[in-house]
Formats: sequence, C-alpha cells, structure tokens
Amino acid sequence: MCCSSAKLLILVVMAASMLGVSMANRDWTYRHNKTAGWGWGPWGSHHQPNRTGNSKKIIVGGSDNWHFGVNYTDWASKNAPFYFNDTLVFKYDSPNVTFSHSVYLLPNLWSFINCDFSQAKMVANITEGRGNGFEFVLKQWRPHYFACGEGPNRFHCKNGNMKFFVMPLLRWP
Ligand SMILES: *[C@@H]1O[C@H](CO)[C@@H](O)[C@H](O)[C@H]1NC(C)=O
Ligand SMILES: *[C@@H]1O[C@H](CO)[C@@H](O)[C@H](O)[C@H]1NC(C)=O
Ligand SMILES: *[C@@H]1O[C@H](CO)[C@@H](O)[C@H](O)[C@H]1NC(C)=O
Ligand SMILES: *[C@@H]1O[C@H](CO)[C@@H](O)[C@H](O)[C@H]1NC(C)=O
Ligand SMILES: *[C@@H]1O[C@H](CO)[C@@H](O)[C@H](O)[C@H]1NC(C)=O
Ligand SMILES: *[C@@H]1O[C@H](CO)[C@@H](O)[C@H](O)[C@H]1NC(C)=O
Ligand SMILES: [Cu+2]
Repeated sequence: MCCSSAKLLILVVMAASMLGVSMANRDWTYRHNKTAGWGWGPWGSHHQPNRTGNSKKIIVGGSDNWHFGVNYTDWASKNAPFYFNDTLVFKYDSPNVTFSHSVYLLPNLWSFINCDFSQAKMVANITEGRGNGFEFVLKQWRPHYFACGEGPNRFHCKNGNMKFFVMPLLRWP
C-alpha cells in the first residue's frame, strides 16, 4: 500500500478517536476526568440487556478463534464493517503451561502499533475465553483497539499478530 493511503487511514482513525473520546460518556472509554486527568472511565457490567434489531455476533478469528499467530488485522479487514451493537466473541482455551491469552483494549493508535500496554485495560482475563467465549458489545462510536496481553514482553501482541482494531458503524435501517 502506498504511503498516501496509509496516512489517510491514520488521519481518519485519529479523527474518529478524538471524536470518540469527546462523545463517549459511559462504559469503556478513554477520556478526560477533571480530578484524575486522562484515563479509562467507568465500566458498566459486561452483561448486556437483550438487544433488538439485526445486530450480529461475530467470532473473532472465525474457526481459528483467538490464537497466537493468526493475522487478525487481515481477519478484521475481511470481516469489516462492524456495526453498533454487534458482539465480538473471543474464544480461547483455558491457560496451560505454555499458552494463555487475554483481551485488552488499548487507548489509541500509537499504543496499538507499539503494543504499549501501559494504559491498557483488561477486558477479559486468561480464563474468560473458555466455553462460549468472552463477549464484547460494540457500543461506542470510536475505534476499539484489541490486543492479547500475554507472553513475555507482550509477545502475543508484538510477534503473534494478536491485535486488531474495529470502528463500529451505524447500521441504516
Ligand atoms: C475521576 O477520577 C476519580 C479518581 O479516580 C474518581 O473518584 C471520580 O469518580 C472520577 N470522576 C468521574 C466523573 O468519573
Ligand atoms: C433475553 O431474552 C430471552 C428470551 O426473550 C430471555 O430468555 C433471556 O433471559 C433474556 N436475556 C437477558 C439478559 O435479559
Ligand atoms: C443498541 O442497543 C440498545 C439497547 O440494547 C438500543 O437502545 C440502541 O438503540 C441500539 N443502537 C443501535 C445503533 O442499534
Ligand atoms: C496481515 O495481513 C495484512 C492484510 O492482509 C497484511 O498487510 C500484513 O502484512 C499481514 N501481517 C503479517 C505479519 O503477515
Ligand atoms: C496448551 O494448549 C495448547 C493449545 O490449546 C496446546 O497446543 C498445547 O499442547 C497445550 N500444552 C500443554 C503443555 O498442555
Ligand atoms: C478471571 O475472571 C473471572 C470472572 O471475573 C474470575 O472468576 C477469575 O478468578 C479470573 N481469573 C484470573 C486468573 O484472574
Ligand atoms: Cu495470546
């Protein structure tokens, strides 16, 4: 891909990220708080009420689930677009001696590119992906930067391609 389209993509994502920060006021959100400065805002329950409409449940990675070495950027681009109220399902095995996975949200594009977890928020720990998996509902108009936080020095994110981002769209009736 040539540089100009890559730059445009980054600009679009950044603009959306800024808007998302100012619009968002509930649940998972990276935002400004008068007393605490920038940080993750309050988090509601992950149990969602019943939803109406044609929102979809999408298993992250399809039949590969959430595993080391799958190209999730590629998966996300092939499964885009994602819409408001769609549910992402992260399925991964219970941890054993060699493998464990988790799901984190990173605050912005730079932390995503660098796998910088210093301001990341864990949304699912290493055991929550078993069985039917961990469900994350896209409820905000902002990019969501997902990554696995496991492995020494964030190896799964840096070397295992266990990261992707989605920007939910409005579904027109
Ligand atoms: C801002 O952060 C402080 C300290 O973490 C917290 O007590 C307070 O409730 C937050 N305010 C809002 C509006 O979230
Ligand atoms: C959603 O609706 C179904 C059937 O209408 C009901 O059985 C289920 O308990 C509801 N779930 C929640 C979380 O309210
Ligand atoms: C998403 O679901 C909530 C209720 O769960 C509903 O109030 C809202 O209108 C839905 N949003 C869209 C864009 O479908
Ligand atoms: C993952 O897939 C994307 C899009 O198809 C591609 O641009 C990228 O080079 C791939 N990454 C790796 C590490 O293979
Ligand atoms: C741990 O789990 C992985 C994937 O589920 C499997 O391939 C591996 O053999 C397991 N290792 C051990 C020591 O059980
Ligand atoms: C993961 O989260 C579940 C549900 O919140 C909790 O019961 C479990 O103890 C946690 N496991 C670890 C390893 O933190
Ligand atoms: Cu992992």
